[in-house]
Amino acid sequence: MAHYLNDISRTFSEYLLIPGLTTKECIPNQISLKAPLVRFKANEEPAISLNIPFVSAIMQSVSDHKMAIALARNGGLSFIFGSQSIESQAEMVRKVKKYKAGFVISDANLTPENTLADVLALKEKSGHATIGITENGASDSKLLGIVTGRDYRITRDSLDKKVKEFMTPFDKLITGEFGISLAEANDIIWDHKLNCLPIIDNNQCLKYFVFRKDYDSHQDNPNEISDADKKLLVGAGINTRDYRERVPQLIEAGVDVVCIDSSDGFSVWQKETLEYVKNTYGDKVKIGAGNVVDRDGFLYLAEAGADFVKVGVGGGSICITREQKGIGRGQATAIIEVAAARDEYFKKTGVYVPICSDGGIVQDYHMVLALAMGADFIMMGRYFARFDESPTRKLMVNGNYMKEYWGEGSNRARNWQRYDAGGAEGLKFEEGVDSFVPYAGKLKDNLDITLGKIRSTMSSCGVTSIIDLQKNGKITLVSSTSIIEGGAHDVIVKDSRNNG
Ligand code: RVP
Repeated sequence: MAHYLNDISRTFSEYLLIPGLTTKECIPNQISLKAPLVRFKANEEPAISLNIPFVSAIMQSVSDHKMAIALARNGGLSFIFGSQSIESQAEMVRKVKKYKAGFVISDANLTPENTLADVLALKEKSGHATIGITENGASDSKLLGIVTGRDYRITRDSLDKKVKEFMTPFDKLITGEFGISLAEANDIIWDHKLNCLPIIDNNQCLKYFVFRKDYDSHQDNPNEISDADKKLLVGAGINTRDYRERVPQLIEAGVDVVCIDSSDGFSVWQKETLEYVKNTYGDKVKIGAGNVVDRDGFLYLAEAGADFVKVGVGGGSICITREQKGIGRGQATAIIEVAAARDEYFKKTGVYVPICSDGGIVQDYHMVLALAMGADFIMMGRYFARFDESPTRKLMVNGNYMKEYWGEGSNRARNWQRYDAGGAEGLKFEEGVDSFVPYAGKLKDNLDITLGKIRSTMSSCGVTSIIDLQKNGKITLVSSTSIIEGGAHDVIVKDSRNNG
C-alpha cells in the first residue's frame, strides 16, 4: 500500500500572522532583512549573504544580466537562466561582473553601413535613443561614431540613408578614456554639456557609455551586494547533463554561486552533480540544489553537499506540473516540513543549510509568511518578470501594458534539462505555460514598496530580523469564511484599483 501523509497540502493564502508586541526596537527602518545564501557552521558567518531575502528565478523570461545587475544593486541576487548555450550564459555572467555603476555596456549598436530604417527598428526594439556605431556592430568593437535623435529627421531623411551619412563621426565626439572614474566622466559630461560620454580603450574600442541622467540614480544603493573586488554578485543555473562543461566556464566568467535547476531535485543526478562540483572545487564553488518538498528530499541533497536547497514543486504561477504529472505539494506545507528538517540537520551536524522558497508568491504578505515558516530566502519569477529589467517584451494588450512571462517547461523555453528524468533528450510534454503579466515599471520602485510592507508586517509581529520572525512569529490557519473577512466586504468599493 502507498504511504499516506496525514497533513493537508496548504499554501500561503491559508495562513495569517498574529501581531506581537511592537517595541521601539522594531520600527520598520531598524528591521534587518539580511539572509544567509549558503551553508555555514554554527558560530561562523556564511560566505555569501543577501541584504534582502530575494533571488530571481532561473528563467529565460526573468533572469538575464540586466536583472542580475538591478537586483544585486538592491541587495538580492539573480540566477542567470541556464537554458541557453554555455557561451551566452557565461557572457551574461561576465557582463554582471564587469558592471561598474554608471558605466553602461551599449546594447544598441550598428555599423556605418546600416540604414536609418535599421536605426529606427533598433530604437524601437531596445528602447535606447543612443546607438553606438562600431566597425562590426558589436558593443566592444572600434567606435566610429554615435547616432542620437539629433542626427536625423524622420520627416526629411529617407529610410535607406546610410548611417555613415548622418552619424556624429568619431572625430567630432568627446570621449573618455577607459579606466576613468565615474566622477571624472561626469566632469567631462558637465564641462562639454553632453548627454552621453563614450568610454574607449587605447584601440578606440567602445567599452561603455556614461549618461548624464544616470549620475544621480547611482548615488545611493546601500544594500548592494558585491565581492571583495567590489564587483556585483551573480548566480547561474546549471543542469545535471552538461555540468562538466558548463560549471568551469561559468567559474571562469566569475560566477559567485551556481544552482542546479530542476522541477524535481530529489534525484541521483543531482547527487552526482553536487559530488562532481565539490570533488573538483572543494568549498570554493558554492552550489545550490533542488527542488524538493519534504524532509527526505532535503536531507538527501544536504548530505550530498548542497550549499542551499530550493523548495517547491508545482506552485509556480506558470507551472502546470501538478496537473500534468500529479506531483507536488502546497508551498506552505513544503516549507514548514523542510524547515524542520533543516533545523534537525543543524542540530545534528552543526551545519546550517539555508532553504529557499521557490514559486507561488502572489501577495507581498506571502513573502513574510514564507520567511516566518522557515524559508531563509525566496525565489520569484512572476514578481520580477513584471519589471523593466526583465528580458522580455513589453506589449499593449487590451489597453494595458503587459510583459511576457513563460515557464521553463513551456514549448517556448524548451528547457528539457529541467524536466529530465533520464533517457532520451527532449521535452516530452509541457509543464509550463506562456503568459502575460501586468507591467509594473522599475524594479527598485516596486521593491521599495514590497520591502516597506514586509518591514511593516515584521514590526507588527514585534520582530527585528528574519531569525527573530522564525523564532517568535505566530501563525494561524484561516478558515475560508474568514478569508472573506480579510478583504473589503459588505461595502460597495468606489475604486476597484484600491481593492488589490
Ligand atoms: P512564480 O514566482 O510563482 O512565477 O514561480 C517561479 C518558479 O516556477 C521558478 O523559480 C521555477 O521553480 C518554477 N517554474 C519555472 N518554469 C516552470 C514551468 O514551466 N513549469 N516552473
